[in-house]
Amino acid sequence: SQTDDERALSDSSTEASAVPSHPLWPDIERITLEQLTFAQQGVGEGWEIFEQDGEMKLYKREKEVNGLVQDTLKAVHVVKGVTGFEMANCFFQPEYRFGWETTLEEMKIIEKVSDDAILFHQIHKRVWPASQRDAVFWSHIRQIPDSENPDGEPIWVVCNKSLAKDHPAAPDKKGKYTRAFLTAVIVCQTIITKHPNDEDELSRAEVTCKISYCSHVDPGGWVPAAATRAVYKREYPKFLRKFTSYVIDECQDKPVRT
Ligand code: 18C
Repeated sequence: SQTDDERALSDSSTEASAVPSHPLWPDIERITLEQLTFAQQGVGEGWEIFEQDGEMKLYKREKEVNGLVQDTLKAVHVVKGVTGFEMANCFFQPEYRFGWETTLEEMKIIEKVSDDAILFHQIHKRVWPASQRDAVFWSHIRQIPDSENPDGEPIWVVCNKSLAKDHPAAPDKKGKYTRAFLTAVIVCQTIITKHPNDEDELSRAEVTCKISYCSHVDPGGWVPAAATRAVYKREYPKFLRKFTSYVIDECQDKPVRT
């Protein structure tokens, strides 16, 4: 059965339904659309593939600032039997997060901006010998028509972005945690292989989800470049495998939701 949040989401139009008066709203709107464009770009010059497993491909673009890793990750995947809405919704809704996010120790909602925008404080697992990281970020989900195929399936996007300033509900506890800064975007689109004249209900065998995920994590503090790269090279593929299999399991006995 749908929760109120999910009902509000699937009923929402392509226009943002959030409270435009929130001070973060202009940033949320602009950065989400920028990140969508970035995720839709191909992987040309500057991108290097570092892992491939069937349809799942992970690329990195290396950058260092004063010896600190500022690499960007881009991943593409194709997952059978789930829809773009189902993928994006599981990535966004807090109740699913501990089911797939293996780097997490604690998660707190610090503010609900609207049905489709939430502020989170997360404490991540410690990687020895570095100090433990925390992060404060907004997360926004929205549906956008596919400009290249307006009659086709819409695009679902979720963007997560660290707050530029401290939030009173999650002050930076320097000494206890090192604050990390992230920008992550997941873009999901359903491909339907059903014949248009077929009046039967859409089945799981007739849907596939195309995913594109980009992430940039500034670990904050000091971490040797090789250690940061070793952690993310292990954690990003782990995340993609775990997240996609979690969504498949979560949805398999439920009606298809587009
Ligand atoms: O996008 C993902 N998840 C979202 C919901 O949680 C959200 C979160 C992003 C991750 C932020 C990471 C902050 C710091 C991480 C600390 C290290 C955790 C590793 C724990 C391992 C047990 O957008 C999916 C995220 C997928 C995983 C991302 C891992 C990124 C690691 C970046 C390197 C950090 C190195 C820090 C310390 C290294 C010490 C040797």
